[in-house]
Amino acid sequence: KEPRAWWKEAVIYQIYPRSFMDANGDGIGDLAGITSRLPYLRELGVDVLWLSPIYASPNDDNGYDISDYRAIMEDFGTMADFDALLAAAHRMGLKIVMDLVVNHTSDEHPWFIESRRAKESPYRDYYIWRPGKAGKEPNNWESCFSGSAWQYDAATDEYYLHLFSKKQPDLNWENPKVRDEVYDLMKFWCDKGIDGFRMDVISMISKDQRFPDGPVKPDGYGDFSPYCVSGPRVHEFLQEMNRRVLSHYDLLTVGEAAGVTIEEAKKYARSDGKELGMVFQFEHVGEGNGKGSIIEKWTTGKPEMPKVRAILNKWQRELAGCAWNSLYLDNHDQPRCVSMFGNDSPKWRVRSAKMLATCLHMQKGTPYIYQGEELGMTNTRFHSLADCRDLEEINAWHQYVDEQKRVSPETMLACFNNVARDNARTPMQWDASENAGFTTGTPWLAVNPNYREINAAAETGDPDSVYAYYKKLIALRHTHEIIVYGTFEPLLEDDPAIYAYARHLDGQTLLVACNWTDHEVPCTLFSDRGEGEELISNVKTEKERTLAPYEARAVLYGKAEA
Ligand code: TEU
Ligand code: CA
Repeated sequence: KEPRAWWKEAVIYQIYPRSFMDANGDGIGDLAGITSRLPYLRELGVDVLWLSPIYASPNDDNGYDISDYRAIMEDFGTMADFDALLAAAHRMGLKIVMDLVVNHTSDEHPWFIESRRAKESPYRDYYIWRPGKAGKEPNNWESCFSGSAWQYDAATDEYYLHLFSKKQPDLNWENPKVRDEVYDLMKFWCDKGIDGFRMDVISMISKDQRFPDGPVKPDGYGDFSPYCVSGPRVHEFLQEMNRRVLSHYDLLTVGEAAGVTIEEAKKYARSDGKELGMVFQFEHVGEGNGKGSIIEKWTTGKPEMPKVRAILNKWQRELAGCAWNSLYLDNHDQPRCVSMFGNDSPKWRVRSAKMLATCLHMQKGTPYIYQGEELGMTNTRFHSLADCRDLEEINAWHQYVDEQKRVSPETMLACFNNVARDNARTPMQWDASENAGFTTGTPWLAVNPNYREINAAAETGDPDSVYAYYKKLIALRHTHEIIVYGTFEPLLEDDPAIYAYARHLDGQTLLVACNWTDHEVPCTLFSDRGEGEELISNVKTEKERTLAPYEARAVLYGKAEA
């Protein structure tokens, strides 16, 4: 039997603080804003809040570039505000998980300022410095945010590595002093009483020290991933982190692991608890890449259900009994799931959002809800680059549209409207008042114009809303052990429209079937089994042998063994 853990039984809610709730009218969400909305979250029924980074930061990448790990970002408030939030959350039975960004710091972190000063600096080896090769970058790696992953620094005539923006220099994990610093700052937060960490790109902390060129991509740069993703010492480092810090507390830990394979995931999230609790894998959210594709993630294509299903079922099968899955469709880096995987037209938005939620939440693993997902919030529309705030979008535009002229502005905007990260970052839609009740000032990123119709105030009072449906899904997970610990059995794996599976525990079976299309399809799964207890469905009058467009149904069969 599966070893039990509180974080396996929990539902996590991700907050992007900049866009959640602005308490002081400066247009930027803040900690006091989060505290003011705790009753909403409690009512929804989630157990844990994961906060995207709230540390001091010059905000090149909205807090994923940290300049002081022990201070709160000025825009968000003070340490007193944080202590108040943590205490209030704990009083309400809500746990708090912090984002831990330690693959890189900000270039404005004192360590880096000192590191770049001189080759003799005691902080030089906190980062990754290399001399140029024949007057050029040390190798061909491309940064995730366009351009070379190496930045020349004239002060010492060397280059530093940045897998992300040039304001996010990578830390040198080979240096034991760096690891000591990281473990110390983690203890600082653990001793405050936080409940866990979501670890940013933790799969990339160990680099192949030979720094070889990577396979050349269509844009001419090289791919660093063979040498940085799940690099040579990553498991050694995480086991050390576990020994030194994690094992001394009772924490939820989830490693963000873009590019991770199942074999690697089994090591990161090994059930003996020697590394992390879970990882975020990226295969299913990357399924649309390459379709109508312009360049890598920049695409106008949509994922295909059979492929998404094959990926998710593979993860369910392979991790069974040896590691724990995390379940997500949305986060602050992804387009809105109802726009990407569902159908955000007025006719089907509500029903398809509920269908996706059913499909995900009845699987085995810990579900993550991203703010606004529980309202069925959709992608927004960008009319020009001026509407965008994310450095990934801005840099990609400059590289592909302005410099390389490989993509027209119109096409790039179409890609942005489909997959840009700012789709997820528009302010939370609280009510129908101006700026969606998010701020009394001017929001840092425009609200989605559909907020007058799609907002929390409208949905919390409506029993048929997406919100009410999420609330029910969360409650079901808390009352039915089979949803948490039941084994997973894929069904109808060749069906072009239906994603179906069964869960089994102690003589009971839970059948789940979800129609991912906008037309009615035949389905005899339920009629073949006879009487059961319907746990949830998103359609009022069901037909016995078909599923309506975007219908989802979950039915429980059998009596639990004592
Ligand atoms: O994301 C890392 C990552 O691998 C991606 O998902 C990637 O940033 C993005 O989607 C590019 O398309 C993490 C954070 O979640 C992201 O917000 C940060 O920008 C990034 O790390 C750097 O810290
Ligand atoms: Ca504010």
